Amino acid sequence: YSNEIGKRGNMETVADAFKGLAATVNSRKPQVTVKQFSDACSLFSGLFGILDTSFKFAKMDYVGKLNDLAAASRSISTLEEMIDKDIEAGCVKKYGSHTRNLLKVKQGLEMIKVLCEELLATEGDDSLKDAATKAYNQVLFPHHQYNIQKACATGLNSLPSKSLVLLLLGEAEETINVHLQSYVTASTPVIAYLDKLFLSKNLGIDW
Ligand code: 1PW
Repeated sequence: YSNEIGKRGNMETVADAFKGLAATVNSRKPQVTVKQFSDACSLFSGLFGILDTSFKFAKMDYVGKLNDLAAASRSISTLEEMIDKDIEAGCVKKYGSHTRNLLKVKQGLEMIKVLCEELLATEGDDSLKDAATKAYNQVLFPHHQYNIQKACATGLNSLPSKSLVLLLLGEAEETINVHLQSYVTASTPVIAYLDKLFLSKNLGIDW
């Protein structure tokens, strides 16, 4: 892995895409396309690279859900339309529906947000494992079945050091905090928009 000077790190790329999404959701009548959302989420490719060594099942699950949203984006314009179609078809809460996959990806985005906040609040090389465990327990653990919780605990324990992760993401120690903060700032209105969207359809967000 090279960390060339001047190359953009993965977290910076993600943060910029979420700034674009934030601008969309902050507009007066937000029309968030499935494509803009799934493209932005797919930029977590560096993160998926790291999950590949620590817990491949997590990577495969997210990649599967994002591929489903990317496929939906070819025939459906906005996220709201996508949910409406699932409601009409009577499959909105069914396993594997676009809407359910969207909710699970949103929960992943929330976990990453808390992870970034924890990393900003701590220092040191053990901080990644601690921060990821805290973020997982707070955000995803309550939504997961027992066997997944156990597998995640194992995966979290085998996460590499923060400095190796920065190298894998192509991020520099000196600037990572700027990019973590950008993602926190940009993802906040995006997550709030998605929560509001689910609640406006009376779907709830705790499933
Ligand atoms: C784009 C965001 C990437 C976030 C990476 C954070 C990694 C945290 C580890 C999550 C582990 C997921 C393992 C899969 C569990 C599935 O059972 C679960 N999926 C999710 C994304 O929570 C529920 O999906 P399912 O099986 O009910 O469709």
